[in-house]
Amino acid sequence: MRELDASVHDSLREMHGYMRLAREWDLRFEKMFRTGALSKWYSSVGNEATTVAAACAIEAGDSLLTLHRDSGAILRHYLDIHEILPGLVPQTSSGRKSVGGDSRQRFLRLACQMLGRKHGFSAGHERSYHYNLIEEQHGLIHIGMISHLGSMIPVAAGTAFAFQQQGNHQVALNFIGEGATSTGDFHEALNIASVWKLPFILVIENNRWAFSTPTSQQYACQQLADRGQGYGIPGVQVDGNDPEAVFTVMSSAVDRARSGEGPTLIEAMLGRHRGHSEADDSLDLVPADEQDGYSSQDPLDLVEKKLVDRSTLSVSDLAEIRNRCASLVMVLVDEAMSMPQPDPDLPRRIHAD
Ligand SMILES: Cc1ncc(C[n+]2csc(CCOP(=O)(O)OP(=O)(O)O)c2C)c(N)n1
Repeated sequence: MRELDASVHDSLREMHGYMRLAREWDLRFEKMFRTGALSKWYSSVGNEATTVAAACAIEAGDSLLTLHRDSGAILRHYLDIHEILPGLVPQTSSGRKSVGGDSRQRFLRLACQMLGRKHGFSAGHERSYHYNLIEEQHGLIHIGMISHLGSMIPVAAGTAFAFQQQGNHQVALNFIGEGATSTGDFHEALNIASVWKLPFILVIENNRWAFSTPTSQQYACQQLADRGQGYGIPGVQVDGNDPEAVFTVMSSAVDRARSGEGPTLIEAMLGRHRGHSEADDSLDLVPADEQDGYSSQDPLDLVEKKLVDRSTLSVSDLAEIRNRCASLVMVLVDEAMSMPQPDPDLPRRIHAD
């Protein structure tokens, strides 16, 4: 068997740490939903390998544009895991600049955001991933979800255009569901991004269902990655349950974008582990054998098996990592729950001044 060098073990451990944190984050809110403490939840369960690994390939100064299944990318980009969970994973030296600022404070504010508290990023206007967080002093440019399918793509390409105009080699990373690829915005944004060679990476999270519509009723091409050819850009399909594969593909796309060669379209193949939201019955439409197939490919299970098979971690190490992540999430969510509700006099719009 080929010996893996230490950096391969360490980078998988780092990705696993963020994946586990993201999973515990979701499971906590799912439990709150089931006990009536939350009225709605959109789960990222099953998307962690793609979102965490993709976010590992960008750095401070780049723009991140996310949807409702991208908590893995948000946590990876916002937080320094060594600061919030010291010793959980080894320090790696990828050379990429991390976003600055106080990680714990930002994590607490994210919990407040999800709970509609005053200290959330949108001051309690709503409780979801529909917010922006721009902290230029820390290199954080995060544009949150736009509900209208596809509408985020031109916005993301627009941030890439701004970077190109500024000549600063920053890149834009945008996640989108496969449901959004049937919109005109998808075509328009990718077309102009390609013509102008924008530093733009579009990751399609293909979980094979758009709410209740299977891919067979969404598009007739064999794979969405093939559409890259129509725009004259690389289109790559990748196993979205394998963080190492996603990271490799993403790293090439980032290198290409930073060196002025233009965008890349990445199609990450994922399982449908939950319904569209926890508050609807769309999962019932997914045949039982199809659901079983997705469960057997749960990215957290796969990465943990790989870590054990490679003798990087033991089963008890994994249990300890899980406990530490779950405890931190529990503490932060409890703290956020005890924080003030929004001000009733909150203006309908938040003004920059
Ligand atoms: C332009 C537009 N049409 C319809 C909807 C209603 N809608 C909300 S989510 C959704 C499906 C989303 O599917 P996908 O993009 O694949 O993401 P997933 O939820 O599967 O992760 C639809 C049709 C919408 N938000 N925007």
